Amino acid sequence: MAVTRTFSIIKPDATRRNITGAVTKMLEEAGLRVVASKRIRMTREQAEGFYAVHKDRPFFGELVEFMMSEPVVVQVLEGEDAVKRNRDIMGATNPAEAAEGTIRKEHALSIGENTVHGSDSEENAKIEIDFFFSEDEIVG
Ligand code: DAT
Ligand code: MG
Repeated sequence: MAVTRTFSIIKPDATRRNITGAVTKMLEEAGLRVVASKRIRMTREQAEGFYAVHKDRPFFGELVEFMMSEPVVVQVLEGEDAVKRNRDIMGATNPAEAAEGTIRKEHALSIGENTVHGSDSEENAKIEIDFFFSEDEIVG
């Protein structure tokens, strides 16, 4: 399996509780390397654009407001089979269904305030990395 990249967000519930280090430690211990990272406050345009795939879902408004509510940390992660590796360590969207040892099991507050985002495919990883980073910000 090749070394690939994925895109991660440490969400507002985590920056609010000052646990970005604890979350990043779990990513690193899962074999992922942070090759780009920045703390930003998402604009409405960014939040709506990033989650456009969910725009017709009933929770869209709540999701956008949440992502703008506190700073987030956007990251590019690199590792063997990075997309799947990251999804595995994240755990299920709903923390009540997340496996033991996953970030969402350990830290998520609810299905909405669920601590991390991770790309769900190689194709989306590329799109999402390009949404927040230029190539010169990624240092592998
Ligand atoms: P994931 O973040 O695991 O890829 P997703 O892509 O289905 O999950 O949804 C994106 C985010 O939207 C999710 O992390 C939290 C929010 N969300 C999803 N389903 C929700 C629901 N039923 N109620 C509230 N928020 C929800
Ligand atoms: Mg998703």
